[in-house]
Amino acid sequence: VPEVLLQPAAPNDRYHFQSKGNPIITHEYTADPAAMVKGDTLWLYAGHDFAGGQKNYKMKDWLVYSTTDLKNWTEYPVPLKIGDFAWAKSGDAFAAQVIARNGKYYWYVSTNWSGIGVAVADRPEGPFKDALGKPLLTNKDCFASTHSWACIDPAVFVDDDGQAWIFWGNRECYYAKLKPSMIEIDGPVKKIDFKDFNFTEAPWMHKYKNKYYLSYATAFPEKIAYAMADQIEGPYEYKGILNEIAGNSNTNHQAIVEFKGKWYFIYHNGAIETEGSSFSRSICIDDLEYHPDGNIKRIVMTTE
Ligand code: FUB
Repeated sequence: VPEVLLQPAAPNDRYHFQSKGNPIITHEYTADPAAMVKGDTLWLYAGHDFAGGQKNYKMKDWLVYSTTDLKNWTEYPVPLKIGDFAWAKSGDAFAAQVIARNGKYYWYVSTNWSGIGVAVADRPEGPFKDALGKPLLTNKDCFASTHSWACIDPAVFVDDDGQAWIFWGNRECYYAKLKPSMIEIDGPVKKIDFKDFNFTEAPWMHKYKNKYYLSYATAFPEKIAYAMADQIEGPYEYKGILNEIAGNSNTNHQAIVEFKGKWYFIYHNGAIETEGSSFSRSICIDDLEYHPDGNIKRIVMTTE
């Protein structure tokens, strides 16, 4: 993957490409998808892996793409870098999610290991700026004394009553309310009570027919599983595995969204990395369907 493609020639250049199946992006490595649907456009926010041969994750910025048909894509100039968070400069641009609210766009990011930050922009493609100048959630809020990467993988969900919630974590899934400003935590940090299932990381919340669906990565190498509840705070009932280990990627990270009347499962695999290292991943999209009882059908991972 030539790095030159990662930077547009001029600051405001956009890069247009067509996906030819999965992975949908092949000119660079992308991971940890988060999708936001606004009108007829799906915005895809992604982590950015470096090329093969890495011994660990090397992720210095996040990327943004848009599409109206899941085939023709626009990539925008790099909208946000780990270096934009002065308090987290030496960290890594781990998983993140963007939410539209108050006429603005809020990007909740893992900075690995300095806590969870939030950046804000006037447009979905950015540019984004650190909204607080400090973490929204510190390692202490994540009880990170257990291990240093407990404070990762934020997922934000705005419920039908307007209440915004943030979920995150590694090994334990934490959650809290967000104030209407979207940049302040409201009340205590709580923990999802996972009784009979094994949460690794990557929570994602969505709602379908009044039920709450909490999907997440389980075990390691990771598969994606999900649990359902009648209330957002649970109790959650384990519902099973959604997809298998994704190619030669130890991690698996999903976004689940409805777009133009269909549901999609967006995730990453290691399909085009050459070194077998698991640190150069690629985003894929497959269909997600429900059984009549609301359970989700097993995802069929395709190259189409
Ligand atoms: O991309 C770095 C980390 O790997 C993410 O934060 C996790 O969810 C896993 O995908």
